[in-house]
Amino acid sequence: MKPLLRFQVLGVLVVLGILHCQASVRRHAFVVKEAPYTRLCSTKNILTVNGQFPGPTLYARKGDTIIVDVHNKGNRNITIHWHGVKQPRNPWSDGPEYITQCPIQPGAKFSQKIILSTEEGTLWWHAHSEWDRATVYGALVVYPKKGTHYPFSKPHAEFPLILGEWWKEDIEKLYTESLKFGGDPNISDALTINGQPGDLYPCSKPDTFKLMVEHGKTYLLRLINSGIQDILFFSIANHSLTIVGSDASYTKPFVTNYIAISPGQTIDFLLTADQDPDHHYYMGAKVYAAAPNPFDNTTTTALLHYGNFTPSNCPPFSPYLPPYNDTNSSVSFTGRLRSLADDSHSAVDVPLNITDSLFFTLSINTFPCHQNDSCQGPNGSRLAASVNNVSFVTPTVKNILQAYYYHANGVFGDRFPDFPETVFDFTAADLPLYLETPKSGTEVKVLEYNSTVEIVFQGTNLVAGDYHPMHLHGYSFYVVGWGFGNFDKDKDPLNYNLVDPPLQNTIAVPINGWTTVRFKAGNPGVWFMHCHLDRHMSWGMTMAFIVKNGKSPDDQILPPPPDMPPC
Ligand SMILES: *[C@@H]1O[C@H](CO)[C@@H](O)[C@H](O)[C@H]1NC(C)=O
Ligand SMILES: *[C@@H]1O[C@H](CO)[C@@H](O)[C@H](O)[C@H]1NC(C)=O
Ligand SMILES: *[C@@H]1O[C@H](CO)[C@@H](O)[C@H](O)[C@H]1NC(C)=O
Ligand SMILES: *[C@@H]1O[C@H](CO)[C@@H](O)[C@H](O)[C@H]1NC(C)=O
Ligand SMILES: *[C@@H]1O[C@H](CO)[C@@H](O)[C@H](O)[C@H]1NC(C)=O
Ligand SMILES: *[C@@H]1O[C@H](CO)[C@@H](O)[C@H](O)[C@H]1NC(C)=O
Ligand SMILES: *[C@@H]1O[C@H](CO)[C@@H](O)[C@H](O)[C@H]1NC(C)=O
Ligand SMILES: *[C@@H]1O[C@H](CO)[C@@H](O)[C@H](O)[C@H]1NC(C)=O
Ligand SMILES: *[C@@H]1O[C@H](CO)[C@@H](O)[C@H](O)[C@H]1NC(C)=O
Ligand SMILES: *[C@@H]1O[C@H](CO)[C@@H](O)[C@H](O)[C@H]1NC(C)=O
Ligand SMILES: *[C@@H]1O[C@H](CO)[C@@H](O)[C@H](O)[C@H]1NC(C)=O
Ligand SMILES: [Cu+2]
Repeated sequence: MKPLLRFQVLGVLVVLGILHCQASVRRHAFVVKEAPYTRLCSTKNILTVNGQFPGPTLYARKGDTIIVDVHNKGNRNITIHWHGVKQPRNPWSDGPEYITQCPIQPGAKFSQKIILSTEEGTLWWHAHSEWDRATVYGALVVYPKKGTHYPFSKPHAEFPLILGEWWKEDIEKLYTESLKFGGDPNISDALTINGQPGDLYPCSKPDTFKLMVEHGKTYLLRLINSGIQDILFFSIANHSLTIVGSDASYTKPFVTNYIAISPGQTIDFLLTADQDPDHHYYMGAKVYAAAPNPFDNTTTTALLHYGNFTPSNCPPFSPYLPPYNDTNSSVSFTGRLRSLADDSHSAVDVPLNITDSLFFTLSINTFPCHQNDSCQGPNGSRLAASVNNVSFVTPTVKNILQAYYYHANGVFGDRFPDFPETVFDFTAADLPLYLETPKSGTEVKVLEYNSTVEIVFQGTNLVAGDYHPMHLHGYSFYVVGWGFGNFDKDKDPLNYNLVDPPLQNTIAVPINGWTTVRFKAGNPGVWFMHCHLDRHMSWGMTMAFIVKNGKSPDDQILPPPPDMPPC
């Protein structure tokens, strides 16, 4: 064995930089830059990575480390987040601007270390500065370790399918104008599949994404919702979909004819090409809209073609997509997700003895207008949002992680409330106006190392109820229960699923409803938690956890890399 091993070490480790039979380190360059893209009959410059839209797909195996050298050759500040990567002990590379780092300024570089651990399946990466993730995003595919396998038959081939939104206008303008005038941002002009709107939009037909399949074969599709505004319904005409994973965690397989996917979430599904190969089929996506706001009511499509199909005059079959206001179809799809919970893939380890029981209300709010009551929110107000009535104010001079690590005062407070100070009928149809104006603050919740945390997210009907895809950095959580109306602390916990709850990093809390999640705080650091609708995030529906170090040196935050971007 010895000589063979030495040969492999010389041949593989030294030459390719890969440790045989162990997790490997892969290195990539991300050059952030403007590039011209044509959609909906007009061309504009968008911010991209390496000039690509969507950006490059990263491939790795479970447990690998990836180093990405991010070089900002754009004209604006940027940060990149590795969505769903837990980054054990390494919050430094997590990415949210002014939470764990200062932005990478034009001309600057930052080498980010992406430490994979238990994740296996589909994740993604995106900008975490202003609303730049509208165009700066891509897939991150995590294969099983060498010598281990999917918990299903090896698919014939696999493809990422990234759903997104497209604005004719500039994203920076959308961001600055929405926040300046305090109203709802303009709705998107198109939805996209792998960056393309598809045949139902002007000037889009030639570039529609085409999935070529062979009859009788099974494919693994890795669906990602990169959108900044919308939960989306997705389906493929005449084909059933077998769900096998979500957020890089395997699920018990189930068959469905549509998917509901929230911003930030990923869904892995198997598609068997078992339909008539002499037809062609659309896959499509459209918005699920809960609140009574305008929404993008268009439908994006891509094509499914069998082998030697020759396009005929017959139009492709259209997929079934639930009506835009079908809340039941949205929540009941999400409610079907269950951890696979088989021993070889994902042993379920739901915390049972909770040390930190938290109850977080999620509200849309209003602030008085700065500009002589000429704001575009309700009654001339400026729209805001909050968690437990605290509308989060993002620091601008220092970031929270550096302030915590170097004991700098004055950047954040540690008094984020465990419970709402005012208990009211959260989901009542009419709520008194005096509840509508939140506090402002930069408050974190401090957790002891290895504490066991439960959060009940309670949506409220302040201003207008909506769903909220809540995303936690640094962790995945078990989604143990959900429902409509006000959470009932006596009755609802009796129905918690503590056997095979899904392990997610993003969960859409239903409109005027609640969702309970649990996790063990075994990853020290500063970890952002926020609604993954970017407007709600920018209005303040965010907070951060500080998870303290454990006693052992192996349970402590790693030292910062030398090239942390300065403020
Ligand atoms: C949003 O839409 C309005 C009305 O169509 C338009 O006047 C405005 O310029 C748009 N906002 C941005 C940021 O382009
Ligand atoms: C596909 O579905 C459509 C609508 O549900 C149906 O009319 C059509 O016959 C189906 N086509 C095939 C090839 O099964
Ligand atoms: C979408 O909304 C626009 C404007 O409200 C309306 O004119 C159009 O008919 C709607 N389209 C669809 C497909 O519902
Ligand atoms: C959805 O909207 C349609 C009208 O557009 C209405 O008839 C229907 O009752 C609504 N469904 C729900 C569940 O609200
Ligand atoms: C809700 O949706 C699920 C799944 O699509 C369906 O089985 C169920 O019948 C629906 N319930 C109602 C009340 O429409
Ligand atoms: C639950 O956790 C508390 C605090 O860590 C501990 O004192 C107690 O023994 C634990 N109970 C069980 C049943 O594990
Ligand atoms: C508000 O109104 C006052 C008096 O009309 C004016 O001087 C001021 O410039 C206005 N401020 C803004 C932000 O429009
Ligand atoms: C939020 O705090 C503000 C300021 O203290 C208060 O006026 C308002 O009623 C509170 N709202 C809720 C929902 O607690
Ligand atoms: C923290 O929890 C992990 C398991 O989740 C356990 O292996 C470890 O010993 C715990 N460490 C401490 C210091 O409690
Ligand atoms: C706007 O003002 C009216 C009249 O005071 C009030 O009934 C309504 O609730 C207000 N809307 C919001 C969202 O504050
Ligand atoms: C870019 O980041 C630097 C460092 O944090 C900050 O000083 C500057 O104001 C930012 N620029 C913009 C336009 O936000
Ligand atoms: Cu939200």
